[in-house]
Amino acid sequence: MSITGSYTAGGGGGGTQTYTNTTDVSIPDNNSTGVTSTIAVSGRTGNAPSTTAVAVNIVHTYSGDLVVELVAPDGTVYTLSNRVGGSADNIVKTYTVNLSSEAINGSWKLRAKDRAATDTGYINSWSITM
Ligand SMILES: [Ca+2]
Ligand SMILES: [Ca+2]
Repeated sequence: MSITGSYTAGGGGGGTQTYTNTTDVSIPDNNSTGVTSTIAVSGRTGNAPSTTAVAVNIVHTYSGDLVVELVAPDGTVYTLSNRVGGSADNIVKTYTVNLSSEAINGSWKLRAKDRAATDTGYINSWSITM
């Protein structure tokens, strides 16, 4: 007998991939709407993992100004960070999010809002692994 098959290296789920957007997006100061950075995913099947890694890199001079959210393709909002960090610079952190109820395919958005005056920054990059 013979056995044939395929193997995808680099992911525990047999096809896990990391999607990244490295385009800088300036975050308007003291603004409740915020800005988004989009990652479009296609060609996948099923739902995202229950332990999806979302890596955030935001350059900012006062991280406590920031509300950071992940918006799923269907519009569901997952809050990653809500005005924590005080006067510390930047948010460089990987969050683990349960996205098992979300289809992988579609446009994922990282949304950042700066909710206090004076200090400013920008989304430097972000990625999602699923
Ligand atoms: Ca600010
Ligand atoms: Ca960048």
